[in-house]
Parts: sequence; C-alpha cells; structure tokens
Amino acid sequence: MIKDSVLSSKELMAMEDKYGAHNYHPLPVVLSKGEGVFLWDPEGRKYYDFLSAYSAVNQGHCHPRIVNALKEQAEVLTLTSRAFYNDVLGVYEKFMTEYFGYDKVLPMNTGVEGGETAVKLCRKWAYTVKGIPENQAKIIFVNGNFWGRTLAAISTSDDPSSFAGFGPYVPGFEKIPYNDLNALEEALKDPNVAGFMVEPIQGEAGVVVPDDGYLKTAFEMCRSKNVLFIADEVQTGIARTGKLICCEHEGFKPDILVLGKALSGGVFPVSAVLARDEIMLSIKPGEHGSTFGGNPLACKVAMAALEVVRDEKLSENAEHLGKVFRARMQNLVEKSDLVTLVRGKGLLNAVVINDTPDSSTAWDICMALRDNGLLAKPTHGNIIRFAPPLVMTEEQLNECCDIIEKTILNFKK
Ligand code: IF1
Repeated sequence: MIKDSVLSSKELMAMEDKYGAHNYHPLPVVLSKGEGVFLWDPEGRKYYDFLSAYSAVNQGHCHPRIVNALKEQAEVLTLTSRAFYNDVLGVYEKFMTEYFGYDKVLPMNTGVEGGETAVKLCRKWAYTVKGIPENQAKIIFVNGNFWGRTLAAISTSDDPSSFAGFGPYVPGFEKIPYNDLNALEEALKDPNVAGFMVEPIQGEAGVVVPDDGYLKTAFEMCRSKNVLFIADEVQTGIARTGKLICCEHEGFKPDILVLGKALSGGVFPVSAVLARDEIMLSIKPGEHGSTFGGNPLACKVAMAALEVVRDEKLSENAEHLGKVFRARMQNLVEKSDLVTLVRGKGLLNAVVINDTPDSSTAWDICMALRDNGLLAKPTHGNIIRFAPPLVMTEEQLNECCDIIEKTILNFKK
C-alpha cells in the first residue's frame, strides 16, 4: 500500500525548483517509496531502479536488516563525537579491518571525505615515512576521474563541468591518461610522487573499464617506487563489480582503500579509509576527523549492510547477473543501430548510445525507460549507466532487459 502522499509529483518538483538550489538536473520523476529493487512515485507508479543511487543501494532499498539496525541503535545512542569513546566504534573497527583485511580503518561520512582522508594520509606518510621534502608531495590522478565535489577533488579533475569556475585549485596533483602504463611509468620517475589514486572502473566517466592487468601492473609499478596505490572503490566496492572490492579481480590489495555509498546500503552516509599501520599511524591524535565520523549509528548500519553482502552472496549474484545483462545487451547491439556497445563488470554496466555526446538521445531514451517502468540516467552525454541493486533475481533482470530492449527498439529520435 503506498502511503498517501499529499503532494503530487508535479507539485513536489515545483517546490524543489522554487526552494532548492539548482545544483542538479534530475530526471523528471519523484520517488516516495523504495523496497528492494523497486521504487514508487507519489501517484503509485512502480519502477525498477537501475541506478541504485549511484551504487549506494547495492543491498536494495530499505533492506530490513539494515533499517532495523538503524532503528535499534537510534533508540540507544546516535552520536558521541570522538571526544569520548563509545561501545560501538571499537567493535566496528575490528569488524571492518577483519572483513577487508587491513590493520586499521579511519571512519568518515561521505565518499569525498574518504578521498580527502586518503590524500591527507598519503601526504602525511610521504613526509613522515617516505621522507619527501615538506609540501613537495605529489599525487597522481587519471583523466576522467571523479571522486566528489570538494575543492581538492575538483582540483584533480579534467572535466570542466566539475572544476570550471571554482578556482584557484589545490596544488600537488598531477594528471595522466587512464589505462596508460607508459604514462604512469613516466610520472613515477619523479621522486616526490607519494601516491597514485584511481578508480578501478571509472563510474562517472561512463563505466570505463581498463585493460585486464592495468591495475595490477600499476600497483606493482607503484610498489617498486615506494608510491602508495590508492583505490577509490566508493562506487566499485561493496560487491558492485562481482567481487567484494574491484581490485580483487586482479588479485591485489590497494595500499589505501576508500569505501563509501553501499558501505551503508544507502541508509546513512558512511565512508571509510583502510590501510596498514605504517600508513594509518602517520596521522596523529587531533590531526584529522569529523563530528559524525564513526558514530554509533553509522557503525551499526554499516555492519548490518556488510553482513547482508556476505549472507546474501551479493558479489556472486552481481558476477552472474552481470554476465546475463551484458549478453542480453550485446544482442541488442546487434539488433539496433541505436546502441554501439555495452561494457562493465558485475552489475556496474553502461550502454553507449549511437549519437553525439551533446545529443539528447540518451536522455530521451531514459525518459522512455521511465515511462516503461525502469529508472536509469545518462552519465556523460551519450552513455547510459545501468546499475540495479545487487539483490535482483535473474527473472527480474531478464524482465528489465525486456523493458530496455523494447524501449530501444521502439525508440524514435
Ligand atoms: C554527485 C557522479 C557517480 C564516486 C566515486 C567518490 C565519490 C563518488 C567513484 C564521492 C560520488 C556520486 C556523487 C553524486 C553523483 C554520483 C556520481 F555522477 F557524480 F559521478 F556515482 F558517478 N568516488 N559519486 O562516484 O562520494 O561524496 O558523493 O559520497 O555529486 O552528483 P560522495
């Protein structure tokens, strides 16, 4: 039964327009209820969610185990700040370090705070452990990266829609092409390089998957130069690509691991940075933190969210359903000249639309998908990201592929 929403979709969109900052351009659909792989609008229309809040809802909307963890803790203790200890944080830190296989975890809230924390850790380690001269540390990023909206994050971006108009920029960052080991080898010749931060698959750039072996070789090249490999797994982590973290596909553990989004199953902002002691202990008491970082509510939610990943075998499901999805989309590529290719790993996939990046075709297709009961959104221009919750069944996935196929084959520009 859908709760009686007093306001209509139309009224609600008008309210956001009138009273809210215009920092987004949402697809014109209003969501008022979520359960598992489904979303409903105020008028009661039902949709398959094929965005998962940008991979934050891997466990499905309002997963009962996670919501119950939130409810129970919310009645007991929500926030102490780190000025004091509490009876949940240590338990969470033990759980996290054992779950991911690291010495220590630094808890934060949003993904970009996780990225900022990783950059600060890398710099501190550079000065206090590697011995790079003060304020000379450099961190290498790749073109096409996206790790959030803070000034440091946009200072590493080569996308004007992320950085234009927000200068001056944070120094100490270098950019090289993604998936280019020669460029990395060249950049690593600089003795002041402290770290290399990269998404194992570039989400916002349009689910760009590097060549097999790129990540592992990059990791080994960094190791040979005593440079930290920092994996931004905020979007690719937590079973999304068919492994617990995407680097697992290539059998190595990053020196610094950044997690967010589905770490909480989309129930609460939770991010985390994991590293070995040599790196983590370079930050001393009082040198970093946040009011909500590691709060009891976040910790209980995150532990429940990770138990769901393990107990419901979401990595295995994502691996299997990803193969089913890409096979179905490859059929569509062969049947329709509107789609040129499908790419991805696990249930992080994208379809490239056969039109110019500035065309509205991908957007118009997403509007038609919405009318057919499936929600997705274009990333850059002509690329549509398809990323359903990992709890989807094969039957539901095939039904969604039917919807996508029907929409594309009947689409008129
Ligand atoms: C928006 C994009 C996705 C991320 C990776 C760190 C962060 C993100 C790989 C920061 C966040 C979000 C941000 C959100 C939309 C969404 C997004 F389209 F912007 F680029 F997913 F691709 N690393 N991505 O993808 O995490 O601070 O947001 O918790 O800003 O519009 P956050």
